[in-house]
Amino acid sequence: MKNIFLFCWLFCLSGPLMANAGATVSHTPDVVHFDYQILAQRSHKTTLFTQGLVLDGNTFYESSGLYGQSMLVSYPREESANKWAQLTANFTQKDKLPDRYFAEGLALLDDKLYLLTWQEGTVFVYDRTTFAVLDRWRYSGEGWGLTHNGEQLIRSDGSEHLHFHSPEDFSLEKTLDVQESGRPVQRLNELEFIAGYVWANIWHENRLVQIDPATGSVVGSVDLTALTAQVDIDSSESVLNGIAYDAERDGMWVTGKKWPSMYLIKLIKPAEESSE
Ligand SMILES: [Ca+2]
Repeated sequence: MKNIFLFCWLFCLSGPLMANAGATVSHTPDVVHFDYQILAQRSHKTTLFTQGLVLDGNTFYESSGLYGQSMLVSYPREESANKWAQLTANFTQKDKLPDRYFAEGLALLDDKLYLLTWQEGTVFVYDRTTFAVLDRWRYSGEGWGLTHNGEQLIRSDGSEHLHFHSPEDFSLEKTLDVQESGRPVQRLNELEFIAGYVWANIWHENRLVQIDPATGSVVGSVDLTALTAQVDIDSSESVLNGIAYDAERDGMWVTGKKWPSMYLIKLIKPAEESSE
């Protein structure tokens, strides 16, 4: 809900779209190809096969996948002002899922954590503080990424579809087809709702896409190939995945599966570069 009020992001990221809003003809707006600046880097536990990433205040919430290893954890962003929490620090909270569940996307809404599972058709609802399981509901299809727009939970399933669910019982309310310049964008994975747009990882790609949740159109993207290239990884499955908006620092944290680092990046519109 807070994200709606992130004026800077709204201004910075939607400027070109607002310019198009007054157009009298309906057409696919051009995709804005953002550049980025790395504002900070901190450690990330390589035991985490990142599926969902959320930041609220000074607390990261992260879900980690794989059968027999799936877990939900929380940990501080900083241990003191401007000092990143150490890699060796214990998790603040940890809940290991039963072995038959493969944890996927994660969203925090109204003090509840919603955790998807990959092919088990179950969404778990946790108390954000105690990690007590408050509810568990069934849904059809696969669970990949999860975020929310303040009113609905938004789920990806590895296809080009985004599914909008009620937070009351996870009933399906709407499905949206995501396309970029008229072509479906498949393998949508981790999600983050920022200033009115859904940002998404694409499985096995090094770019993030910005999706207009009203139309399904990709209106922006950022290529993180250079950032990914500097990460020391040892598996082809250690792909870029995980987006968490940092309201305090006005940037987005990104990481990947079993990555040793997470990065705070700020997006820059191409036209802004000359004035930076
Ligand atoms: Ca996220």
